[in-house]
Amino acid sequence: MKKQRRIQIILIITLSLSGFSSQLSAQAPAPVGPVPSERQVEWYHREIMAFFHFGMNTFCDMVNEGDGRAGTYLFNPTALDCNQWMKVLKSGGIPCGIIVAKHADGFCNWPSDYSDYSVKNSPWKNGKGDVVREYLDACKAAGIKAGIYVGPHDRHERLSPLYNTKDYSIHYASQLSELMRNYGTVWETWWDGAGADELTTPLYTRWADTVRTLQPKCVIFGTKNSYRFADCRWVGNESGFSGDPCWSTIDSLSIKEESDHITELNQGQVNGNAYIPAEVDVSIRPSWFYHKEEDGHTKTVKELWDIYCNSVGRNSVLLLNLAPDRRGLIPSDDSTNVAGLHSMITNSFKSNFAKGAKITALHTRGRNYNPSNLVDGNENTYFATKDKFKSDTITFKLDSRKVFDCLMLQEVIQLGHRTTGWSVDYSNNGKTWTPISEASNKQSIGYKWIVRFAPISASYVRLRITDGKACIALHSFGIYKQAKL
Ligand code: OTN
Repeated sequence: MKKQRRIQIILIITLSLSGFSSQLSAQAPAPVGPVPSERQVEWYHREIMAFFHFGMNTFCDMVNEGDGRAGTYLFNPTALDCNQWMKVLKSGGIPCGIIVAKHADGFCNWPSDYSDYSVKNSPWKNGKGDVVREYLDACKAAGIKAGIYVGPHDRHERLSPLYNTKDYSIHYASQLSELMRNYGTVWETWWDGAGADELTTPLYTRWADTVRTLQPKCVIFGTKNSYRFADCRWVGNESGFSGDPCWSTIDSLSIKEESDHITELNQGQVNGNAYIPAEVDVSIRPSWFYHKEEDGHTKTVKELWDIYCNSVGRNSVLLLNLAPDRRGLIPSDDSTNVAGLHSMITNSFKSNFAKGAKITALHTRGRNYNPSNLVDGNENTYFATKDKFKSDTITFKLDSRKVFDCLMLQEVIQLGHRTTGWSVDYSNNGKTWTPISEASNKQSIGYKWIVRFAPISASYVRLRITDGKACIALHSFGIYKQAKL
């Protein structure tokens, strides 16, 4: 044996005896199934986004789906202040907001070169105003990520007999380009499926190209014929809840008739071939646009908390609609409740009672993947099992008896959906265990999963991962006491 080779062999033996081999076998788990893009990871971290429905419908009595015939003379906000909108987002801890630049009635909140049906022919600021500009400038000043909704369906343009789908494709692409080119970074755009049935995939192919070229960071909310370009999907309702389970994956190309796929949209598909997670759009008021008649019907903090837990707490992003009034301001009831929701979230999740617990697992991958990573609040660490273990039991011996009524888990989404079955039990002696029924036989985890239940007093908690597609990779586990409503 040559001397060099002998040295090599001695080195390998020494390193394995010193534990180096356990580090080698402790390489990060390989991803499984479809995984999120960088855009989707950024989108998940927003957790809550705001929607701003403001436009011609705001100035028409109880109209939410204008027919495109309302006169431009009607649009005249008396005190529009997008900086006030930003204050509402800040007090709500909301990092991103999407403004409706053009709803299906076709009225443009910006002075488009491609339409006369816009602010430029309204009395507001003598036709010199631009709501989209004011909004994007306010977002920039406040450090809020701006998104732009530009409805693909346009009833005003359709009033023209000369309008056919081919011309409309060019028209919409031109307006989309104006918005994507002239206003700074756009973080999300929305292709509403309402009324858009006849818009075909070739149209979206062209429009997606415009978005991807001009705004590479822009998330596309897609529906119906635009799913193949979508970064996120509709959740199948406008009431604010995701399914249980709710997978980020879905068979995108199988989505044809929307009404036949509401359950798939709501729950996703565990073995879906595309990563298109759910975005939950819901309005803080009964309608999408402001109507005086609905004052007093703003959703309460309790209702918003339920919505949060059933959307963000079910592996989805919440898109909460706010409706500026005819002044151009968010009404005070609405801003108060947005701030109330934020307090509810921060106060409920400020103390993780599993922190400080003695934590054990049966199949830890190695020292970089210890179960203590589950409670360290560090985004860059996680618990993982060895490759061959798709299930494990992680036991938390709490530092004292605790009362809790809520739990939260997070998976490492960059590694794909791994866990497909899990349950949580509690104990007061570490020997006899009682299942938490609301947290039994659960399936998906994903970015975040929250479960609420009646208060439990316990000194041990046990997380059982019972099934998976690959070894476990979990960011966090916590038990909490919900704040008072
Ligand atoms: O009457 N509607 O058009 C309607 C009523 C209730 C719930 C949804 C809709 S339309 C639906 O809107 C979604 C966004 O909220 C998506 O864009 C869907 O594709 C669209 O069909």
